[in-house]
Amino acid sequence: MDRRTFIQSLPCLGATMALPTFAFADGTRPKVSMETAGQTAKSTSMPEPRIGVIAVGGAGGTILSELYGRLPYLTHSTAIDIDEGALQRVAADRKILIDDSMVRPGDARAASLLAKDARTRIADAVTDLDIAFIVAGMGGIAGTAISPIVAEILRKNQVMTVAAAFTPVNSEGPRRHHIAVDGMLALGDIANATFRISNDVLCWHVCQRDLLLWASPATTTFERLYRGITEPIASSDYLLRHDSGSLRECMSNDGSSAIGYGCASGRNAAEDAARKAIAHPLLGEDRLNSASGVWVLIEGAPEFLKLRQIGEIKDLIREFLSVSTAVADVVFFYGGIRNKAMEVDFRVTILASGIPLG
Ligand SMILES: Nc1nc2c(ncn2[C@@H]2O[C@H](COP(=O)(O)OP(=O)(O)OP(=O)(O)O)[C@@H](O)[C@H]2O)c(=O)[nH]1
Ligand SMILES: [Mg+2]
Repeated sequence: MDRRTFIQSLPCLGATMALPTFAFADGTRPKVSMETAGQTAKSTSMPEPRIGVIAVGGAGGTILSELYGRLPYLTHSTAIDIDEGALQRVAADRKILIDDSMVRPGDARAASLLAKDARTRIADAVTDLDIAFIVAGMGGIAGTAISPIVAEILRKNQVMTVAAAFTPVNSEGPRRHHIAVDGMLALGDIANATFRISNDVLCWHVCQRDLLLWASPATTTFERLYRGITEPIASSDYLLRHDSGSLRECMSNDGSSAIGYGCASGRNAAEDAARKAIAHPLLGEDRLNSASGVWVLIEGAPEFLKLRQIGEIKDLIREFLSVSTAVADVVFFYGGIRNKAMEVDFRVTILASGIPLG
């Protein structure tokens, strides 16, 4: 499905091409056991991680194209599809066309077998990475069938893999939804973390907010996920820097993962941004307090972001983790970065992993 067709199919959007972002919130409470702050001094000795984005199918290709040239620390991007026309339109460093001559509409298994034949080409394109992001829409053939195979190849090569799986809107029907669920389960078994990102939630709750923001919520969400993970690992400006070992420790392939993000300016901006991230419709208190790993990126304008604000935001988020009695040891990483180009005073991104599948 191309972006125009997809957007036109959304009940809440009509034919609008521009989809904005963001959230809102409130809440509080406690229980955490393992909390790890990174190094307080900037580390210059860490090797630069090799980071890749692999977009599979139509939705993945659209999101990658929108972000092409805008993702910091990216070593290279790869687009994979069975649709030659769609692949030609994608902006990516590398492209892999999987032969679809045997694929019938709706036959995800055939695509999966074909992709197995193309394993060598996929492996050649992606196994030089340390951290890989797979981005795909679930419910069609390409994204659903090929993403788990890509994840399997990455896993075999010990590449830390984070998947962003976009789920169909209700109006696309139950069949597509069931295919999507199977695809996410397959992906979830293999990738280090699989973020389930509901197109329904993006449509109904996110794009109805802040109409001044002229960006697709799916693209914005993937960008937040990408930056949320890469800034703490790759930026030399990050206060309390982490490494990919910390990420592996935090991201669990048990259950699913969820992202929340929020921004704010003015009085109480740090707290407001954190509360918006916690209550983001893709995250929410329930998911946050059942997560076994939580990873937080705090971005602030240089004049506002101090270690004190980082500490306050960390304490606020920690109160929510303590609510759960089910999770004995929450692995919690947090840190901040000063960003001169911020259009707001604070932005908080929360990645919660190991959420039991409900
Ligand atoms: N957020 C967002 N979701 C999309 C977009 N396009 C498609 N999707 C979602 O992703 C699901 C899969 O669609 P595609 O990615 O087009 O499918 P595909 O993986 O290319 O599969 P086939 O075309 O059947 O081979 C759809 O059911 C939609 O819910 C998009 O531009 N943005
Ligand atoms: Mg397609």
